[in-house]
Amino acid sequence: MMLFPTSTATRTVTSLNGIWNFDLQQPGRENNPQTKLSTDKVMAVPASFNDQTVDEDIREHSGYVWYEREFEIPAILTDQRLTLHFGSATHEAWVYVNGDLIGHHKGGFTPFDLPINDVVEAGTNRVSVKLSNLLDQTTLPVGNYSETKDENGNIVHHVDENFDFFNYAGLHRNVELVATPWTYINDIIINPDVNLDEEIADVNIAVSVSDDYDEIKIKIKDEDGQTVGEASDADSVISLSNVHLWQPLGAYLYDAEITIIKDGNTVDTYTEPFGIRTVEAKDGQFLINGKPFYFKGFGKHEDTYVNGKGINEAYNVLDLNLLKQMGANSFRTSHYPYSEEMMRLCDREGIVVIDETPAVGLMPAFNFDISGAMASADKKNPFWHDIDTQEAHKQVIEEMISRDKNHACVVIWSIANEPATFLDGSYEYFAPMFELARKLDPQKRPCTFVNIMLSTAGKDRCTDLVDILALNRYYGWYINTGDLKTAAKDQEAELRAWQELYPDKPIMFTEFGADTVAGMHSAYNEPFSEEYQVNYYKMNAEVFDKIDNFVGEQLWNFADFQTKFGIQRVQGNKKGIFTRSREPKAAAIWLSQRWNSIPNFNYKK
Ligand code: GCB
Repeated sequence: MMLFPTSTATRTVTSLNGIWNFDLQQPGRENNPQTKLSTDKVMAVPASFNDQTVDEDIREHSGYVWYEREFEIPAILTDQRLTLHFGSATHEAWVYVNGDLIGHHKGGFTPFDLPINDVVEAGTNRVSVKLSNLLDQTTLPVGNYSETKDENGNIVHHVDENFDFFNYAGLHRNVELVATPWTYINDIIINPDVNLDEEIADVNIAVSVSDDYDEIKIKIKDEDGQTVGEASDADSVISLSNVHLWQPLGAYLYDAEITIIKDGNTVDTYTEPFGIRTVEAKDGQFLINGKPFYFKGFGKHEDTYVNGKGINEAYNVLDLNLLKQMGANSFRTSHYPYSEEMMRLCDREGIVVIDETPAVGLMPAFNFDISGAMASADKKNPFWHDIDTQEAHKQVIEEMISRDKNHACVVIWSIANEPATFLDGSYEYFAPMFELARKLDPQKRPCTFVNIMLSTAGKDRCTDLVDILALNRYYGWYINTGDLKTAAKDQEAELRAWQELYPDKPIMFTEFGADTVAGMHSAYNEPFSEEYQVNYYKMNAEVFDKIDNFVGEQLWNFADFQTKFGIQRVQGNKKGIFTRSREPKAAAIWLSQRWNSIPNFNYKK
């Protein structure tokens, strides 16, 4: 319950991004935020801390770190309500201002706001953040946590990622000082109810305000700034005619302008952009605005050189330009909610998004060898009875939906990536999670989880919970390696089995891919060569085109990305169709030809 921070006629947002002081917390030494952090190290914010130095101890650090800076508060703002906004702090943060603890947040991919009026003065103030990057069996993502002792008997923390990306950490997104009036708009919920035939919509708008007020004005403006609807109740339905729909790659955004009036004066005003569109999964199709949509696109990561998982808006813009040039229309926020800035950009650009929680690693000991894992998948395993992530899982569902509920770009909630849904206990774990997501989403978007290759048709215990089947499959890579003929046969058989078992559920691939070293070539179709990656995608495309209910292909991955160390990874995961610096591999050229010839709508039927 928190609006995206923007300055308005009544609000002032001041960036605290820039160079902060930084230090690792050494084993056995707790820093005292009452005194200034004594360090000569600095870090840029927002960004991961890992790749900003040439110090291996910093890059590989597991445990606690400290960030600190001074900031100025103009005297004219001190009569207002002041908060510090963190776009994210990965993974757990304790925030101190002038030495006083003002709040704590756990979960590395969602924002939080902390009130600070009681502890600040006009002029210079100091903010200190103690950050933990520890992960274990209670957190999302899930980590394998262990401890050893150093030569002085102090505890040393270790985290082994139970997932395939590097555990980047830091103040990853914008940090801002937000000044609002004391009577302020808390939240805005927008839920358009569209009649597609008549091109009219009833836009339900619910505004919550922190305090009493005399009057509220809601205006809906179109892209030309013309007022097309008005209301004067915090809970209103505003009817619009000649509705401009938000379409994939044809975005149209209205503005909901909210003004709160008290004693004849405007006390707060805020504008929330929104799009009008419908989404529905039914009869083996995925409908956007009533028409069968075909997903073309990627699983991505927030992952760039130096910034790590820190927000990188130039890369966001470039990535969406590359995506559009490819003829793609969509991506998944694998494997955590991306920055709010990216969601707003996708709203504007008409990019269709599957929004995913950080629930990744919900399976017994992750390693890179899926074929090995397949061999042991049937063994009795108490995993779901032992795991302790329920609380964190509910929290991330709440925080993700609360933040992203109004975004037109979001068409599906992904509750988890590759959980062990082939094991006993998974249905009992997931049923309440799906129930919660469906209850919280005002727009009642379709929900899914992303299914792992071990959990084939008939074996999976949670498919009844999903509106659309989202499968990650690696025929021709982790199994049938180098044998695309057998891969095609096995893949087709599996897809037909799913279609037969669940004829009403549309099916899509949310991952398929092959590691490829840019510049490596082979006349013999060798795995890791650019030729193999092209042929792998050709094989997949032929199978997809045979399956009626197959409604989308999101490959793995948009770009090469950094991972933890492992003997199957050489400087990270190389399944990108672009390199980490976004140069195309041969597959990008082939796929762009395929995707540019596939329409967004009515491809299958
Ligand atoms: C998966 C995971 C993804 C990995 C990918 C791979 O199934 O969802 O996080 O990076 O496979 O390349 O192995």
